[in-house]
Amino acid sequence: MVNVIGEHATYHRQYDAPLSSDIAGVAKPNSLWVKMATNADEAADLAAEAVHASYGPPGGCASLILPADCAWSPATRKGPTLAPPKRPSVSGSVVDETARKIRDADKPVILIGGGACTEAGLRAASRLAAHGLRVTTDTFLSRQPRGAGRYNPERMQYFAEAALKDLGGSDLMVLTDTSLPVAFFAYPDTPSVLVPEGCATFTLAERGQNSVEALDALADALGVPSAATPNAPELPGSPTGAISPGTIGASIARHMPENTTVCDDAVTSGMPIFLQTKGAKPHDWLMLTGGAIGQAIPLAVGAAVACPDRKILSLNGDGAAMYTVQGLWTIARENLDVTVIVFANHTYRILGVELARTGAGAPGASAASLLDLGDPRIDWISLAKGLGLPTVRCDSAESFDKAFASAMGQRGPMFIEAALD
Ligand SMILES: Cc1ncc(C[n+]2csc(CCOP(=O)(O)OP(=O)(O)O)c2C)c(N)n1
Ligand SMILES: [Mg+2]
Repeated sequence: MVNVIGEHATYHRQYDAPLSSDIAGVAKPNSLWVKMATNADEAADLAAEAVHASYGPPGGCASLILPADCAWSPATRKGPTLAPPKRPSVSGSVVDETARKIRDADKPVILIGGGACTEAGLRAASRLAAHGLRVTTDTFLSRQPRGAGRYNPERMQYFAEAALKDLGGSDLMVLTDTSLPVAFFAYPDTPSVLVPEGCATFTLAERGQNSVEALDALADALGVPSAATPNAPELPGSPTGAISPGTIGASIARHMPENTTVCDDAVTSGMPIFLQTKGAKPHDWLMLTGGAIGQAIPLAVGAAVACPDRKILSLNGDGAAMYTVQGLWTIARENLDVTVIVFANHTYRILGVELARTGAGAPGASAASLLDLGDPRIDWISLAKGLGLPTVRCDSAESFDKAFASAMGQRGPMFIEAALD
């Protein structure tokens, strides 16, 4: 991703006119690369450099600051065309050492992230799984190809003690295109690092190295001939009764078309849907890697613009959706093929869970009210309608299944309120 950020003309900046600001200062924490052009020719060169820099790793954006006179003045030449950077290979000796450590370990686990979770990476990792090795992904991935015909790795648990219990007894963790796993938050008397006691760590591939090649080389070194059996197609039956993330997951698995891109910021509603869709038609799952909620509406806009031939599904906690609700208008205005689901539980549910986990005891009235989104109760249908989307409110498993099937059968924006309470 490349941001081109407009700026006052170079000679106007000295006067501190309105809208003057430290753009580089604001852009830097969120950018891999930030530069400002000082004339039109330089803008051409920097544009090429920005695209090159945007490849990372890790994935991220490059921000090119473009003063108005650099845009309106003629350039005397075009910028260069730069080939995308190549990921450096992992050395054969590191692969061999990893293989040796795995052979010597009783209970090794391979933790994969980033580029190791592309389709090719997962295929290579599945060879290791076929060899009986445990393969786990990071809790949050920028993108994961999933569904029938794909290999389904385990996923690192979110809560620290659950992750440590799950990994308990492992004596070797091989990091592949990821870093040391750590808990999202610290809690009293809970470790920050999610490596169980007595478990050694070893890095097969640093972030940004060619981890796909490294995983294949490791499988070769271990003498693994073939890949693990991929997921069989497996669609849940028609859900009935009270609406819940579980019934919604069943409907999504049943009806989402092949190549759907799922943008997941569903917070506490997300996991049941993730689990239900394991055997659904092949699809891509985009998660919240940075932790800042409000991602799934703008992410869906980007995905829909990038891939107009795909159905885009935007899954939002109701609190999360309020951070970027204006993006609904963009979806309507651009007539994007996005179905937005808001999980209206009228609370910041996860924060209640996190508060309880600190051991602070039951929240008092003031603390509880900070987690409540019910007063006033947000009228999602009016809100989405007002921003130009067709809407439907579903308060049962059956009504959701019907509305969702209908949304998947047509093109264009759709808003569904999942009325969870
Ligand atoms: C930008 C940003 N602001 C605040 C937070 C803190 N935060 C984490 S989860 C959460 C509430 C999520 O509530 P909701 O989207 O309703 O999902 P639920 O927990 O109800 O499933 C908040 C405010 C954050 N992670 N990112
Ligand atoms: Mg909520």
